Amino acid sequence: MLIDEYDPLKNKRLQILDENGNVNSELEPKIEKKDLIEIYKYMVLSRIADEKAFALQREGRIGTYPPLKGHEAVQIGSAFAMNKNDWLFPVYRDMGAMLVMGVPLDLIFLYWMGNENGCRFPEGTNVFPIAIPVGSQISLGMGFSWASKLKKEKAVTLISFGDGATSAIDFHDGLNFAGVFKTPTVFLCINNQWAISVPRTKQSASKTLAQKAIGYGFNGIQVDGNDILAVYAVTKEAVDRANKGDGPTLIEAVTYRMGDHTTADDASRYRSEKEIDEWRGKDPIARFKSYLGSKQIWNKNFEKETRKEAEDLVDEAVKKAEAEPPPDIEDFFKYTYAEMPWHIKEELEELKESLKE
Ligand SMILES: Cc1ncc(C[n+]2csc(CCOP(=O)(O)OP(=O)(O)O)c2C)c(N)n1
Ligand SMILES: [Mg+2]
Repeated sequence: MLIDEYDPLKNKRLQILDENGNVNSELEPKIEKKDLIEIYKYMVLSRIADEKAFALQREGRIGTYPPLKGHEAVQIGSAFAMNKNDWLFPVYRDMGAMLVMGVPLDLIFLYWMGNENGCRFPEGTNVFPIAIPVGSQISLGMGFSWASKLKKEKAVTLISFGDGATSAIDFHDGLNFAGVFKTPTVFLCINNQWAISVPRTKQSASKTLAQKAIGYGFNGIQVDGNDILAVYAVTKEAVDRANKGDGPTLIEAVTYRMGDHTTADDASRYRSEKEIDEWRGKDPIARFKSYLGSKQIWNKNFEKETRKEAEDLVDEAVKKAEAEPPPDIEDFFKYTYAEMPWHIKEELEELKESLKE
């Protein structure tokens, strides 16, 4: 078992596929060829959709957007390891994981265009709306997971969050409850080295973030977050353990945010080009591509077709999102209370009046 073997206190980090595309055949997970192809397609789709969102923001067609470049392995690998009944509580940068879980791309674009209707996922999509307040998804997701245990549903909840969220109170109460009630939860900490301009070293004095699980009475494991085989293998094991009643796991996926924090940020003000260059050499897609090459799956033609397919999907999704009518202004006021109280009604009327002017 990987999770028992890789002790975060000993600073051991799980890697199966290294930077040069070499695979540790003893640990290599068995993934069918058709799934390997699908995984690659989602990685490429995520990157192209991400680049598109960035370009749309620069053209004023989308609001502030948090780029995911560099996170493709951790997002796609973890989501791919989940079962049909499982649930994802995503963080704002998780477009790739959400796509794998069945969220339509046009809704993700719609959300970043500022239309809350982008959170209305089709019935049967087991994904909670993304969390913007840092860490808030952790206690919510843990509660959801606890409820599913009480209801005896065979469902695991995967909660995704950043290194910065480990300083939020929600992280601590979420993990504490999960440990006490042995909830079927996978806590996925995407350690991308930065929380806006705060480096990982200033976030916590712990050697690893994975070791924080030990204080709450369960296992933590650190994995190479740019290695999709490691992320997949360890998430699958954590999901299986949770399903068997063995409780939660904290996975720390070590990766890097290649772009700015959001389109409103300029990362060159607080980190060096040298650091980014080092991580460029660890690119999660390039690594998986060479793995597929060694299996005679990847070739230039496959790449061309995959990219074309992704570009078409992205163009279609943008068209669909841009064709959506703007939301009703009442929607801003409607959802906090079952019945709108007088002071909210007053605010709504005031806004309506001001829009007439
Ligand atoms: C409660 C709260 N405090 C502050 C912010 C502002 N904020 C947005 S993202 C962020 C940093 C989060 O970093 P991390 O958890 O590492 O995730 P990353 O953005 O690196 O993926 C902060 C402080 C917020 N959204 N919510
Ligand atoms: Mg971070």
